[in-house]
Amino acid sequence: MNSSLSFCTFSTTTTTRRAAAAAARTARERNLFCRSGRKIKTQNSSVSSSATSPPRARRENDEENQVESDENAFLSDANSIAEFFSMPLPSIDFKSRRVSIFSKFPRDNRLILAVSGELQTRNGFEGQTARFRQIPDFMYLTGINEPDYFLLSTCGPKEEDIKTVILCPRKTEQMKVWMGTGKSTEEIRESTMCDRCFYVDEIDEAMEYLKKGRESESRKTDEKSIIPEDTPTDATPSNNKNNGRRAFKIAQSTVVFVTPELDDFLLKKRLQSNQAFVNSKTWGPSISATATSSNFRFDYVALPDKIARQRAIKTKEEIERIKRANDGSSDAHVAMWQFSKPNETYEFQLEAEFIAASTKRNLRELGYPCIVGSGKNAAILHYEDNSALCKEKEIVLVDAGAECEGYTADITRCFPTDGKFTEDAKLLYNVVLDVQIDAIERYTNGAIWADIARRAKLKIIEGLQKKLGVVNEDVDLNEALEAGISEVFLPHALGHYLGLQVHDVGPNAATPLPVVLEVGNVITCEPGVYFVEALYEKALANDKQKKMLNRENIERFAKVGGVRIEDNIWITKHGPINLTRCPKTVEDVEAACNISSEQQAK
Ligand SMILES: [Mn+2]
Repeated sequence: MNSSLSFCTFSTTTTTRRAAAAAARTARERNLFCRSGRKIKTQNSSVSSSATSPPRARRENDEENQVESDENAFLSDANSIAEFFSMPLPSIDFKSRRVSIFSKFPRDNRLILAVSGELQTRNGFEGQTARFRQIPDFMYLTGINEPDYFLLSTCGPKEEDIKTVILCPRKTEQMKVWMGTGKSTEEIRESTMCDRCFYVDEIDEAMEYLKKGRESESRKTDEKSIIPEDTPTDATPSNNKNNGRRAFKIAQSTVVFVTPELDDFLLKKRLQSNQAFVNSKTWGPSISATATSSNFRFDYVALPDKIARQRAIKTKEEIERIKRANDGSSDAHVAMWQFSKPNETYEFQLEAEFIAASTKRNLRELGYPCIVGSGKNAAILHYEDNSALCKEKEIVLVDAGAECEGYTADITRCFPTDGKFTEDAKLLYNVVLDVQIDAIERYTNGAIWADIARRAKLKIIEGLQKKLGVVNEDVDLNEALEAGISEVFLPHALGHYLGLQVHDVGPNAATPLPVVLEVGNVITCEPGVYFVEALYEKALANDKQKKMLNRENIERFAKVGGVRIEDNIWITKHGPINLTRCPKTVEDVEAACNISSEQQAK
């Protein structure tokens, strides 16, 4: 048996021949990605971007090849699904990650401050907290997935300029009883690869430690103070005899680069204490007192901006996590299809099945709430109610993805409740699938996002015209595009960056949408066609648009609801690599649905 099958939902020993064939296709498609790294399997053909690929020998050390061979190692070593999903992932070098960001800031009079998330109450009452999710930037810098931590660091172009401390909450005896003892400061120091870890009430010691200098803890260099003294004076740069660099004894205007969460944090502390920040031995008021002194100037932009730029380019270790999240989530989609019974299963029960299946694969958190929309609910873009009964002859649109160490998958599939697409559902599905396959091929280094999106819109209109008859025959595609026809049926973007957030940050502040695709990006590809009554009725009332549209066919396909197909694409030097391996063609989806529950692999 091909070892690559062993981690699929399917297992050749327990499935029908048909399902095994589908599994083999999935595995083949995956192996095609794995081995070549530059070919992508399309519905009818295999598209190569080899024109720009260097010879294989020169590619041996390429990052994506390393990822692929690591993955193949997983596949050949794993005996079971459980084993595959518990195999260790390559560890993340948090120190280098931080150094490459913090070294972009000047050395003198600069501090980095990042704040972790706080627990939120579920309903405004004490005692019940919502499930915690770390602030992504803090997760990125430290790997810590707990609330009430802080990172403080010096910065500068050289590695030795950078000293980083973590401040962790000290647990009271009572907290230890209720919540356990938690990690020691030494364990935290090791896992985060920081220089020292202090308790938050040791803020003064932590500041003192940073003051003492970056190069050596033992070196006594009073002149290297980077923290303002109690009584500010003018900045007096002086020559540091020890290393010949400029150092500030007193910082009149120390710049603190902070993640935006600090603002919230300061505000909350201010409200809680109901006064300006008092200097006490607890972290919050102490840093607040320091922070509001006139010596500090806060920069809320530069740090998150630099982190975002780096987060947009995924390393091999990050790709492994997104891939693991995709593998488990892909399996969980299929498990959910197999669980579904028409006229018996509710949408929220499919959601539960997705969560159970991904949890069995060691993915304990979802990247976002599941969208499970059957029939017409598929046309509600962010439908999270998930309360309807899934009826026969309907398709169910499921947008669901689980996380691996904070990195999420974002996968959408549509499946027929009774294992077989109706003819109309199939027609609609294939329009979207063709657009998606065409678009994925264009996810290449240097590609202009707006061009890919425009082409996808044109192809949507073409499909609506030629396959569905929703756009009238004589309508010019470009004119329809100009008239906004594609937005009537596809009212969202073609994709977005993906990573520690489902709509991840990219190099363009304030939007998760790419402008130019770069090697290392992971971007979703998620075209859809939806029949949203509010939108098509508005179009049918619009003089310009109604001439282009066929009401009868709109109403016919509105019964299907909507289709979205979403995969997660990694941009590499050698072309796009699809990290999502959930069955996708009509044939493969139907085959996967039709494995009976007794035949399912555990
Ligand atoms: Mn998405």
